[in-house]
Amino acid sequence: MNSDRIPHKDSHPGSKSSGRTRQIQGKQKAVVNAHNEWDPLEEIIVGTIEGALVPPWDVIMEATVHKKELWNFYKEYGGEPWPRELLEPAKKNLDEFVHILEGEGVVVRRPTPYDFSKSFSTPDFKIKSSCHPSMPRDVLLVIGDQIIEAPMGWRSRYHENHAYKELCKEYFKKGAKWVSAPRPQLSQKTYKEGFIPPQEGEPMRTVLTEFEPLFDAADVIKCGRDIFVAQSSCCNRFGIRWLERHLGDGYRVHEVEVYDTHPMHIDATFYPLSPGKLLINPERVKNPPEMFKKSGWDILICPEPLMPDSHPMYTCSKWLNMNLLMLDEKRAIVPKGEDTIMRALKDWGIKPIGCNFWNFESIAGGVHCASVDVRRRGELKSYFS
Ligand code: ABU
Repeated sequence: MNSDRIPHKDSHPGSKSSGRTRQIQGKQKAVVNAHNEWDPLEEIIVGTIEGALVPPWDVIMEATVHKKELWNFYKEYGGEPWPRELLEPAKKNLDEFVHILEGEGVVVRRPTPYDFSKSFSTPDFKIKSSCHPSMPRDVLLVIGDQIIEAPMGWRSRYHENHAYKELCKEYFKKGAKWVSAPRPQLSQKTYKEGFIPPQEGEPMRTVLTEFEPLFDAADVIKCGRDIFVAQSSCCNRFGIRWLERHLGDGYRVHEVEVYDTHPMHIDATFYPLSPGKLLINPERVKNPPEMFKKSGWDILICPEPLMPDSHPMYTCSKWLNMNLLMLDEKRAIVPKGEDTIMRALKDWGIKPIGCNFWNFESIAGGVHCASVDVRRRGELKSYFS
């Protein structure tokens, strides 16, 4: 959106680095520094499954949970702990993920334990409980040296940021910028009354009104000075505008056109993997932004997921096969069992590192969802001519 009015980075006074950043770089490395998905990864926050609860039913879930047959499950069990037979294998997956990251020399940080079981209310809504601090990618948007707490649309996730406050305070004390986007009201005016999710083939629509700015951090993906965002049932135009104005002239914020009947987040849909390589979900992205082709990027079509239909998936779709995590330009952590994307990655010059993750995916998300990169070794650049 508005890409034409934002100066090209090379003509922009901030195109190298601001005085403040230079000063930090001169003395010590910035503790928070992430400009894209592929610079060498140094520090990351990985969520936890400890104490994870089934999300309590709420209006937004009709618009984001693909499988209608699960709605009654959420209505009945929302707010209760996930059954142990789902939690334990999910925890094993997460432990393996952390083990791989640490083995690669990445510093892994974890959220602070927080009691998500309490019901709470605001003047605008009441909810039975929160859910979990399993997916920091949705909560914290790291862009450059700043951490933005996202204005999330799920009422049950209203306090999820509390699990990351200690980390944010620490990063702030060490020099990071830390800001919370406007706290949403999540009142009845936030959601379209009587919303019915579209059927496959019908024009895309989302449950959100434009009453207030909303986005989850995972509705946004970084590619240096160019930031890509897709509207979803957690992200409205007002949220995209807020982000654009907040980031200011040093960035170009682009809205990506996607199609999804239950849209939630961009990271199983549209993923710039490394300079010149854009991975897209063929069901959801029909018209990748022209700027990629113009600048000679390869558009890589994600192969169909291999996860069997019998595998339980409570919130996300099987397209988590593309929800991978880049360790650097040439290596990606990928869910084991997804051999077709692994082969494709090899053909594209990226070494896949398999991690058992399908059990975590059952009740939460993929390796990208389960983490948020805090520091990658690299600088702010433009990747488009
Ligand atoms: N970040 C979660 C992606 C959800 C999905 O596309 O299934």
